[in-house]
Parts: sequence; structure tokens; C-alpha cells
Amino acid sequence: MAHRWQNDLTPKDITPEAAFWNRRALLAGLGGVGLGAIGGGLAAAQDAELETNTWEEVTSYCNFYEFGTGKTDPATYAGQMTTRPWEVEIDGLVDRPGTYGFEQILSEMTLEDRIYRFRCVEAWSMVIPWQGFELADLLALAGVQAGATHVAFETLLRPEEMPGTRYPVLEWPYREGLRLDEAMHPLTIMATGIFGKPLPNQNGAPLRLVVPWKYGFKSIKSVVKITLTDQEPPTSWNMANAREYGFYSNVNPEVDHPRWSQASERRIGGGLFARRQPTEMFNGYETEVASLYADMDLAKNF
Ligand SMILES: Nc1nc2c(c(=O)[nH]1)N[C@H]1C(S)=C(S)[C@@H](COP(=O)(O)O)O[C@H]1N2
Ligand SMILES: [Mo]
Repeated sequence: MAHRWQNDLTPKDITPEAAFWNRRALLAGLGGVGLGAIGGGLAAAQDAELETNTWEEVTSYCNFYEFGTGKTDPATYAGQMTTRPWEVEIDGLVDRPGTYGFEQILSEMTLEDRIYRFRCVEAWSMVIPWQGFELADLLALAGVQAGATHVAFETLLRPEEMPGTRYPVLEWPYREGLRLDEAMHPLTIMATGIFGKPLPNQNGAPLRLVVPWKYGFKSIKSVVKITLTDQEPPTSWNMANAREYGFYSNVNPEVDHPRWSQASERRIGGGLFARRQPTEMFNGYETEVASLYADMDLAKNF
């Protein structure tokens, strides 16, 4: 289902290097999966906003700890990850538990473009044009049962292809979770592409979660398992350091990380000396999502 909301972002807000990447992709004749006219229109608009950055700049700045903790590790090592065939196990409190093939999922979902701000907990940010489908639609495919309150996600764990998982940096597999109402929110998507191209491995191929009002680490990559449960699920960053990484991790300029301020952020692509920009409440999606947290103390439930 296509969700209509007041998106204040237009293609000209997209992180400039990425627009360059997109143009290259178009010139190479590569398109997204089944995006048709919408993707073409978006791409055409971006095409008018070319910048001088490189493909290398965009794809080398990633966080995917399964391939190492350095920003360039994912680009260096994620190519080893086998993404075809790909299956997602959906289990727990659902009517139709089972293994769903990636192609099968794609054939059932409506892909659309979503330009979202993306804010890492480390205080850098980007504007990214994703392609994907609403998580709510995938959950409907499996049939959420009445008792479910939360959704748990797991990333692929394949140590022979993921050198970072040989070290206990986090508890593997990488795990994330949402409350059911967050998971069902129309802004929450499973992304399968960026800039009109299938997701590169380092960005979480073949499908990853994107929750635009939460810190980036909630947007778990390369998902192989989704479990509907009646409890708040354990999550990797929270297990690693509960004082620094809360379960909710909503972007909030007024709640600092214990080791740094969250009041401002550095937009990737803005240049070395670019001024930091103020971070927005719920990453700019306050109108859309604030009601989910109406009766919560956001400093306590950080
Ligand atoms: N499985 C997995 N998912 C992950 C991560 C990770 O290390 N492993 N890093 C997270 C963090 S901290 C961020 S900021 C985003 C980065 O997404 P990007 O590299 O596509 O920009 O992915 C998130 N999802
Ligand atoms: Mo992050």
C-alpha cells in the first residue's frame, strides 16, 4: 500500500555523491527491480543535480560490522556474501510461519521509492532514495496473530563469508527489534534497492529494514529471520551496551549519547569543513510518529 505523507524532501536533497552514482547506474543501463516509471522519474530529477563526487566515496562509507568495524571494510569484504538464493524465515505468532524466498516476496510486494533522511547514532547522516515495500505488507503476508506485540529481526550469520563475525564485537547474529506498532507504521520499509539499483551487498543486500526516525543501527541489514513475539526482543547493540544504546533509539537531539552530543550531525558529502547541521526530533518525522510515544518519557525510554 502506498503511504501518502508530506515529504519535505525532494530529489535535490539527496546526498550529492549518490546522485552521481545514480547517474552512472542509469548510463550503464541498470535499473531497479520492477520500478518502472516512478524510478525513472526520480532518477531523471536527480540527473539534473549532478555533483562531482565519486561512486567510491558513497559505497565506501558503510557500517556492516559482520565485515569489520572500519567504514571501508564492508565495501572491501561484503562482495563475498552470497545473496542468491535468499530466504527469510518468518515465525513466532503468525498464521503462516515458514520460509519465504526473496523472489516470492518480491512478487507479492509493491515496490516504491522513498527518499528518507538517514541518521547514524555516530552523528553522521545522509539523504537516501530507497526502493522497497512497507514492512506491514510483508507481515500481512505471514498473518500477524492477536497476541503479538513485538517483531524481532536477524541478519545472516555466515562466518566463512563474514570475517567480522570471527570477533565478539557484537553478539552474532546481528539482532534488532521493533514494537509492533512501529513495525506496522507506513514509514517503516524493507528496502531492496537504492538509487534505482538493487542494494549492494555492503548496504544490506538483498533486503534490509529502514526505520527513518530511528538511529541507523536499528535498520538491520541482510535480514534472514523475522519473529513475531509477545516480548521486547533482545537486540545486539543494547546487549553490548544498554547504557549507550536503548531499545527505542529514536533520533532525539535532546537526549545525548553518554559519550557525545546528539544535537547536531555531519551530512556526508557536505565536505570536510561543512558546518554541522541541527538534528531534528525523530529525524524530521515527528508529525508522523510522535503519537507512537505520546505517554512515554523519551529520556528514560531512549
Ligand atoms: N547486520 C547489520 N546491520 C546493520 C549494521 C551492522 O553492522 N550489521 N550497522 C547499522 C548501522 S550502525 C548503520 S548506521 C546502518 C548503515 O547503513 P548503510 O551502510 O547502508 O548506510 O546500518 C545498520 N545495520
Ligand atoms: Mo549507525
